[in-house]
Formats: sequence, C-alpha cells, structure tokens
Amino acid sequence: MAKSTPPEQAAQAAATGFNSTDSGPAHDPADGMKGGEGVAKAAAVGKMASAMPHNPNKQAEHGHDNALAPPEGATAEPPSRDATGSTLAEKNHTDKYGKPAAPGVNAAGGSLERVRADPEGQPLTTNQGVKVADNQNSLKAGLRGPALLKDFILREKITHFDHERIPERVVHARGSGAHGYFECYEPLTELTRASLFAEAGKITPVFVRFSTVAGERGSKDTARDVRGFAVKFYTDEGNWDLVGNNMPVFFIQDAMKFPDLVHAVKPEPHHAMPQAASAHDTYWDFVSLMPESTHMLMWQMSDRAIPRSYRMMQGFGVHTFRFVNEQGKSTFVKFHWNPKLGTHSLVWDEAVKISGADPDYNRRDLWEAIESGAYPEWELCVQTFTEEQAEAFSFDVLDATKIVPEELAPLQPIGRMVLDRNPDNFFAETEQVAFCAAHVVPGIDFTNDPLLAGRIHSYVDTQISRLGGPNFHELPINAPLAPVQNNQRDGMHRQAIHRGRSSYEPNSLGGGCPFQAGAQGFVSFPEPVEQDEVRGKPEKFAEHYNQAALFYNSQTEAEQRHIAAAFRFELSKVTVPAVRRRVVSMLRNASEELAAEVAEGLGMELPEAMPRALADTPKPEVEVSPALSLTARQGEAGIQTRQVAVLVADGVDGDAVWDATYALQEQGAVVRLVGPHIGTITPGNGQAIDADASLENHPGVLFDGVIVPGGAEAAKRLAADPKAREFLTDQFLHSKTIWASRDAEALLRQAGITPQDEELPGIFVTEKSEAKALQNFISALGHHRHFERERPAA
Ligand code: HDE
Repeated sequence: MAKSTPPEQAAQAAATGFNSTDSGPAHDPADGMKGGEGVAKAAAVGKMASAMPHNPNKQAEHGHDNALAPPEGATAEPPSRDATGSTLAEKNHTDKYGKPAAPGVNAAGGSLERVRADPEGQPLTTNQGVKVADNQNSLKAGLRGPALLKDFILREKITHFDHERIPERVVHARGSGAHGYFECYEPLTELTRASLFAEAGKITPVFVRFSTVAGERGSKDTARDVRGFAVKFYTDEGNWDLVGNNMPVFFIQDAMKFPDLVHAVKPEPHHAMPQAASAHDTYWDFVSLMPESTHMLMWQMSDRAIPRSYRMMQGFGVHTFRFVNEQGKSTFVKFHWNPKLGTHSLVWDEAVKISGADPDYNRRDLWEAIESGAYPEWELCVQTFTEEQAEAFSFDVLDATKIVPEELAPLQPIGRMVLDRNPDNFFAETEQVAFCAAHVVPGIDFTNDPLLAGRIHSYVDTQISRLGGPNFHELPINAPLAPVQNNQRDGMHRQAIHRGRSSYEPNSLGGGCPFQAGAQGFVSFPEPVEQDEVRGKPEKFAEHYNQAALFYNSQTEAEQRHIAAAFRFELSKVTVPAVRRRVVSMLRNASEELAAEVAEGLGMELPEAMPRALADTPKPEVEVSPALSLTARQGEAGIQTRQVAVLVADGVDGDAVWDATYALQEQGAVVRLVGPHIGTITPGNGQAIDADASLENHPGVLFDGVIVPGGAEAAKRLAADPKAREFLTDQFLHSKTIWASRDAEALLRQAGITPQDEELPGIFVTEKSEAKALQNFISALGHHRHFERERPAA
C-alpha cells in the first residue's frame, strides 16, 4: 500500500530526479529545494495538479437541470508559466523560434494580417528560403547538354506546380467572394443571445461567396441556376455561417434525396453533357418524379435564376432556424438578405449571349463595383414566429419547399451588410473558404428540418476531401477571430503548435485548461423529443402545389411569360417525350394556364394532371403575394453602377458624348465609350475621343442602356456596321433603355426599331442632345427594363 506522506513532510529526493521524463520522486520538491529550473517546474506542476484533488464537476454532469446549465470547467492557476509549458527551453530564442506562445493565444486563428505575403524589394527564393540565382534556365551538362536530376530548384518548382489544383466543390464549384462587414441596427436581446445582434452599431466582419450550383469551376456565370449566397460572420463568439441561396425554397424535403438531385442535374454520366445547364433529360426526369420540387421549379424557371448581378440578388437562409435568448426561450426565424440596389435579372436570350461575350459576367461585376468604391449592400431581415403560430399554418415550416409568406410574418430589418474589400488572392480566400451549415453561435440553433439535418453533416465532411484533411479550419480565411482552444491535435497540415503536454480534458497538468466553458458556451435548445424511430414524412409535406401557384400568380404578365418560355426552352431540350408530358402534367396542378402555354409551346397535347399526393388540399392563407414579384424590388439606387454604352465613331458629336458621359457618371453610372475599334475616334467637334471598348469586344448584351449621340457621319458609319445593328437589336429586344439622335435613324431601322417603336417606354429619339432628353434617359434607365414593350415571341 502506498504511504500517504503530506508534501511538507516529503522525503529528500535527488534534484535531478525531477528532470526524468518517465519516472520521478514520490513527492513534490521540498520548498526551497535547489536544483534549477527542472525542480522549480516540478514544484509548480505539483502545486497546480494538487489544487485539483478530484474532478469537482463530475456530479454536475448528470440530470436535466445541469444539462441546461452546464458548469464551467474547473481550473487551477499555474504557479508559473513553466508549469504548463512543453519545454523549459522555450526561453531560448532565434529568429525562427521567436518568442514562446503568449498566454491563451492560438496564432493559427485571427486576422489575415499574419499571413499576407508581399515580395516588395525581395529576391526570389525556393520554398526553403534559398535565393534563386537564375529563374530562366534549368541546370544542364553543357549549354546543349541534358538536364540534370540534381536540379532541385527546377524540381521543386515543377513539383509544386503539378499539385496546384484541389478538387472543386461537388456543387457550387463556380463562385466569387468578397470581404465586408455586418452592422447591427438595434439590440435583439429579447430574441437571441447571439453576440453579433447584441448592440446597435456593432460591427462583425464577414466573408461572402456567391456561386452557381450545377456548373464546374470554369463554367459561365449566367447559366439558368440557383445562386449560392453564403455568408461567414466572424463573430466575437465564433464563426456563424449563413449558407443560403438566392431563392427561399429548395427542390427536395429530405437530405436523403440530395445526391439524387445533384446527380440528375449535373452533366449526364455517359457523355458529360450539358455543362452548367438543367435543360436535359436526367434533370427533368428526376424532378418530375419528385412533385415537391414544383414550387422551386417556378423560381428556377423565373428570371431569378439569371441575376443581373450578384449585387442585385436577394439571399435566403431557406430553412426555419431558431433564435434562442439568454433565458433559453426559442423563437422560429427565417433569414432574408435584401439588396439596396434592388433585385434585378437578365432575360434569357441576353444570358445566353453574355455567356459567350463574358463568361465572367457576374464575377467581373462584383469585382469592378468593389474596386470602384460602389460597395454592395444588403439589409438583413428576419421573419420571426412562435411554434404555436407555425402549428396553425396550412404548411409545415420544417418543409424547405415552403416559404412563410410575408403576409403571415412580416420582415423585420435587423442590420446591414456591406462588401467593401476584394480578396487579395482568389485561391487562398475564395477557393479555400469552407462554409458549413453546422457553424452556429450561441443564440442561433437548428430546427428539425430534415434537409438541414443532412447539411449539418455534409459540409465538414466534404471539406475533408476538398481541403485535404481535418485542419481546414486553420486556413487563414476559415480561422475564426474568436480564440480557438481545444484538445484536437494532429492531422494533415496542422498549423498551430500547441504548447504543453495535456491534450485532454479534464486535466490537472495543464492547469485544467482549456476548460469547459459552461453556460457561456453553446447550449443546444432542449427541444423535447420522444417518438418512434421512423423513415417517413409528416402529412403536411404532401401538399406540393399551393405555393407553386402562389409564386406564379404573384408574378406580373411579363414575368409569367418568362416562366412559360423557360419551361418551353428547357423541355424542348429534353429528348424523351414521356418526361416532357410528366412535367406538364405536374404543372397542371399549379397553374392550368401555365401548363397549357407550355404544352402549346412544345407542340404537344395537354396531358392528364398528375395525381396529387394529398387527397384534400388545404386552403392556403395567401394566394397572391406582391412581394414575390421582382417589380416590388426596384431598390433605391437609381442608375448607380449601371453600365451605359455611348456609341462613338468618326464624326460623332463630341459635345453630346461628353454631356451625356458626365451627367451619367455624376449619378454613379459606369459609362463606356464603344467604337468600331478601341482608341482614337475623331469627332465632328471637339477633342479626339479615346474609345475604351469596341463593338467587337463589348456587344450590346453587356450594357443596361445605350446612347447613340448625333453626328451624321458617325451615324452613317455605325449604320454600315453589322455589329452596331446587332448591338441596337439586342438592346431593343432585351427591353433596355435607348436614346438615339435622329441622325441615327437608319441604324435604328436596320436594328428593327420602327417609327411606332419610338413611342414605346424606354426609347427616346431626339433631334438634339438636350438636357431634358438626358433626364428622361436617366430616369428610364433606373427602371432596369421596359417589359411593356416586350414582344411575346422574343
Ligand atoms: Fe449545400 N452543399 N447542400 N445547400 N450549399 C455545399 O459544401 C448540401 C443546400 C449551399 O460558397 C457543399 O463546401 C446537402 C441548401 C451553398 O462554398 C456540400 C444539402 C442550400 C453552398 C453541400 C444541401 C445550400 C453549398 C459543396 C441537402 C441553401 C456553397 C461544397 C441536404 C440553403 C458554399 C461545400 C460556398 C455547398 C451539401 C442543400 C446552399 C456538398 C447535403 C438547401 C451556398 O457540402
């Protein structure tokens, strides 16, 4: 039996015995014992460990009350820094070791400053820091001789190059990101304890990535697709990722179907076609066998799926989440991002042409806007409702194919987000950023949405293969600003160098640290659950069409026309008639009018309506919701950042060019002088003009509006140029704002713009370039598009 001798009566030990790493004296060193730092450290460790004669928290690990209010972990203050250190030698210093870790710091986290690299004034080196004398030639045996294996410089360079690519995201591979900040409007403490919503004016840094879903990394920006809208909030209580989309609903209700959906929409497995497109057999085959997708299909076939700009998209958290306040009270919440610039879209023909003219259209737009200081901004709004209210809805709030109409739960603005910095490096930031639906902070929690459940698992899992191991949270863009301290260790590419020898909890050899945070940490909302384990869906999930009808019926005529055209186009690309029939039969349950129009557009008979999964359809609370139409979302920015082409050619009226340019720029528009070629154009009056774009490299689809200034000679030249005609034709067909001088009449006629068309909205033809006409042009441009003049066949 061990003898219990109190420390003060310790028998004398050899001082060197305290330096052993695999055994030691029975007692701590006696007070005042000589023997150097090893002895002092052993004394300090002994004192620290003795302060925790048992685990004082053990009892509090049990019972319901403790589950809701877990205790803070036990700690003991280390008598000296050495007590918790890895090595006494940490006091030694070289340029490489630097200083010992500062107390409580994990330098693998925090600001990006610590990893920014800048070669100003620096010579080229290898990855080992050896200066490279010659970066032009490999090492050879003689000038014309064979290259040598010992050329470690060439080999390092090529080897690194060979491994520069990482796997692209399974979905959302194509994306663009930006940094910015979130500002809270008012304390939301009644609803949530989330620290980012605690104070008016509180700023939280964010990184946002917008994306398409189906296309590969190098695919076009303007595919008809859902857009990802993922926001990483670097809050002072850890990272919160709101990984949403630009549409408020989803195709499926249960994570079990996600791989099927993605397999169906991706290029078909036998020939890997089509790229970034849903217009093919397998996609429509799948969705028409999954009628719960009807609502989402309405959104995807609407103009929402071809946004004019990432800056002009709404964002949605999609699922119902929970806010949880300090008292543990939970409220259901849905998140909405509303852009200041309004929500605006392309038209399909334009999107198709842009994909050739500028496949980076949305990426470029975001980058250029931020570079020019026109920082995109969104308001974060929430819909909140109680569990009792949710019970009473005709639909289930856990069903991600349903919205909560604004008429049932109004939007409350709670803050704004501004994107004011482009990344330094696309790969390091935008490509390596890892969003995760499971990243929540205290005050925000999940609901039982079965789609969300799968997401909570999927995101971390996918990063492990995409980013090569479990330490992707240490990549600078992913590292939280809030300190990270835990006992997770090792794994591929570990960045942090952990000080000390305890990597477990509870411990007394690390002074108990890092200690369990207790009630200040994340406490899951204690939702009561006691049910049978089943694979199934609740009854309300079986209603598939009410909200598809709500969306369609809330659109203007032009928007409805676009939806019908999109179904027509996509289904015309399907090669199996039975699949087409199935889609149209499904549409009949949402809108007979739409189904008939689509059937007619496909030259087919109207099939029988698809049998419904639910015999008695509940009556929806809301049948038309104006907020669902883009016309309700014009925004408040006028013509800011709108791209306007001023067509110039030799002989153009120089004064008119500059009057228009200055006036438009004054209001924040981006003016491009587009000539038959770039460079010098000789105007009829005034100084030579330097065109910055050409009809060849900047076709009409890239602009929101066009001005054709006066100057008979210029007008004649443009009329003779087929590209100028096409420019105007597209501007006209895509319902954009056109202002032309009467001198350009021949060009207008050739572009198919008749004298009657000149009376239509958004078209101005004037003798002179007077201020009034300019004002009309500016105000019409602010309307985005003039669908009143759209020709249904277009
Ligand atoms: Fe995702 N999703 N998702 N998703 N998702 C991914 O994570 C997944 C869903 C969304 O810019 C992946 O890092 C499952 C809904 C965005 O990096 C992956 C399910 C919504 C992004 C994944 C869904 C989204 C992703 C691929 C059904 C809107 C891009 C790469 C249960 C609310 C984030 C990655 C970025 C990315 C899984 C459904 C949004 C595979 C299993 C619903 C914006 O983990």
